[in-house]
Amino acid sequence: MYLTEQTWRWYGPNDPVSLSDIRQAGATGVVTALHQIPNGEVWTVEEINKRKKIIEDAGLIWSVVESVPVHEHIKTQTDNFQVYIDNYKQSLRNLAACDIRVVTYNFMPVLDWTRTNLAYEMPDGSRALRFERAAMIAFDLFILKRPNAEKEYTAQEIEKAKKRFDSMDEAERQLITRNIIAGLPGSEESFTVAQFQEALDRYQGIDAEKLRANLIYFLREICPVADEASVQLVIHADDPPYPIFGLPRILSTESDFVKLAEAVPNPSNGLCFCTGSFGVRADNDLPGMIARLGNRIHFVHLRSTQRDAEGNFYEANHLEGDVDMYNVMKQLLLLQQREKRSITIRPDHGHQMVDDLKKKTNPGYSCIGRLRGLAELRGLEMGIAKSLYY
Ligand code: CS2
Ligand code: MN
Repeated sequence: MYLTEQTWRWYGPNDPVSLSDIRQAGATGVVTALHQIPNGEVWTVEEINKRKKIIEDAGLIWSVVESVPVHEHIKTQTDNFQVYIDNYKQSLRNLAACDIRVVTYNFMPVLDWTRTNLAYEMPDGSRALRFERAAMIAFDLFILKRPNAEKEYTAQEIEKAKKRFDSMDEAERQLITRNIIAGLPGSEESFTVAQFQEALDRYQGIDAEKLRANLIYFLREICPVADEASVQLVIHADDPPYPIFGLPRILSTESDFVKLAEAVPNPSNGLCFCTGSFGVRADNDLPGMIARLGNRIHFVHLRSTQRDAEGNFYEANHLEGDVDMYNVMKQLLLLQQREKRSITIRPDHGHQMVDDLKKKTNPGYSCIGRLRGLAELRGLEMGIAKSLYY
């Protein structure tokens, strides 16, 4: 029987969660990146091996890279972007030389994943990450003051955001600003308000179709290298899965990924199936997507979100919220048997809870909440597997 390979994201030697903690959580693999290397530069064999040795010395393996970041110039096709593409190819070859064969990336303009509240209190006292639409619009209209932003919102939304803004004191305004633009773990970029506006300006004239064309161009360049080196590239979904701050989004739905796979059929062109990101849209049928996109899925992030009618969502416990985790897991098990391979998963984010509430933790990436998440997911998988195959 083929079961998932269970892994855990680790931010490297500075992560407050240690490799020993990760082993105790029951994971066998680690998902990490060389965050110290600036975006766009080559990851050398020497640096990769250094990190790999630390992981292996702790009795774990480096299963997946998350992420080799794609330089903004590649997304906008400006300046010396071709140099960054060449560097990306070299990083892929170097990773393959070290026998690391799954590489995650995303193609979200300017910001990686975005939340407005990093400590949303749940009824049980744990803390979750939350995206509040009115807070996001308040930032956009009254702090950033992005030109023409009001055209993207309804009159009611603007009114609600204005009330929300007026109710905030200076400290809350600063906190929301920081949460949105100062960079969440793994996002690799951090901005001041002025720098953020400049970064947005670089997307003038780049709509979704142009951005998609740039992604396809990038994949047509790097996939042949990845195929040759037996590296599996996996793109992470947009989070949240719709346009924000006037920026285009091109990996929010099943058909977005299908377009990509049709344009670049190379086997290395794969998907990191993030249930938390795709799951924010009610029109994404997650179990069906796993069944249909099957052979393209090489890495899975398991997490749930709870949305409401206004477009807010918070990160729910792994087995609660809008994601139908039972059927997601069942489809994953069926896919693994069909294709006779194990698929790598990780618990993606978790609540800050228990002793971690007293600690300084990476938002979404504290130990105990993910430990709970992984434990629940492992149990769910074993339960379904045994009922299906024994
Ligand atoms: C986020 C991101 O949902 C997530 O996994 O924590 O850091 C994500 O991993 C990157 O955007 C992938 O490139
Ligand atoms: Mn994810």
